[in-house]
Amino acid sequence: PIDQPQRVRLIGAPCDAGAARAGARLGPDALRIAGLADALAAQGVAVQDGGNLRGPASAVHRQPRPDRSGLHHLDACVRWCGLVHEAVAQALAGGSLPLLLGGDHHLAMGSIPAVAQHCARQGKTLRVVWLDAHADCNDARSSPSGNIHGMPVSVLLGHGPQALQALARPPLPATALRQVGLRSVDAAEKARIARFGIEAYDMRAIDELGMPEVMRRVLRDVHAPDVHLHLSFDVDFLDPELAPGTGTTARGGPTYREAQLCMEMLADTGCLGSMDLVELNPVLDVRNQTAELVLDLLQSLFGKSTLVRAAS
Ligand code: EXY
Ligand code: MN
Ligand code: MN
Ligand code: MN
Repeated sequence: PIDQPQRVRLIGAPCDAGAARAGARLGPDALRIAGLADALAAQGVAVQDGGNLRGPASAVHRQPRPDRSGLHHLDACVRWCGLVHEAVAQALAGGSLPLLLGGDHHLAMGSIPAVAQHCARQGKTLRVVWLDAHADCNDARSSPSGNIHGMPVSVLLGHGPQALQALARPPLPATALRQVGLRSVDAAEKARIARFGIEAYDMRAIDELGMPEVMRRVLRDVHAPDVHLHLSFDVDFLDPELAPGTGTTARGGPTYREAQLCMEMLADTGCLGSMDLVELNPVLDVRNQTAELVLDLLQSLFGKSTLVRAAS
């Protein structure tokens, strides 16, 4: 239910310094090649492509990490987050909806704090919906990998590695965040989700309650005009049989229709104000099918529906 054409600004962040393997740096162009701008324009969205940010070059990944305290590619991640923060802040200030094209999920430590600052200035309530197979809730000590894309949720809530804390000002209250789709969670993350009081829906919750009820709960206080909804969409949220083009797949994800319904219900709020689209890795994809699926889902997110629907 949008009366004015929505303005979306695409922000490409070709960076996979936070990921376990290289390739997500190619995500923005894979989405463009699949027809992202046209897919959104078909939904009446005015799309402006700001091109790709230019940040530090990504090294070829080396595993395992150097030592227990090491964070892989820390300096590169911090610099990329700074660039993303600035670009997202600019888009919001210009009245556009920033659509961050990752890149790996650590970039949410650039986008979300920029959104939070914008909301604070506008007197809006921020709600972040985090769609992901993973909790992304490690810190430097608990991380089994040292990969920073496994840490942004801790950092955003004010608990992650010291070296990243400066990115997340102001920290989000845990009540602002809802996670959906979890099925690969480390033991320390599981404890931390409970301790922080993060509202998280794992695949068992989706099985038992159904996606409609999960999303009704997630969106219970997401109403226009005073709420800004930020969607942080990790492509590995999707079942890997549908979406093989991502670096850390986990089987047992949502079906095609569950994912579509999730997008449709997010769209119905009319509150979407910013988004991360991350962890698409075209190197691992088959004929760009994951990018194409993502565009299909984005169309629903931007209001595509099969039939005319009565206002609810
Ligand atoms: N929990 C694992 C780790 O911290 O290394 C795997 C994290 C994968 C994170 C992906 C992007 O969501
Ligand atoms: Mn690496
Ligand atoms: Mn993630
Ligand atoms: Mn993930």
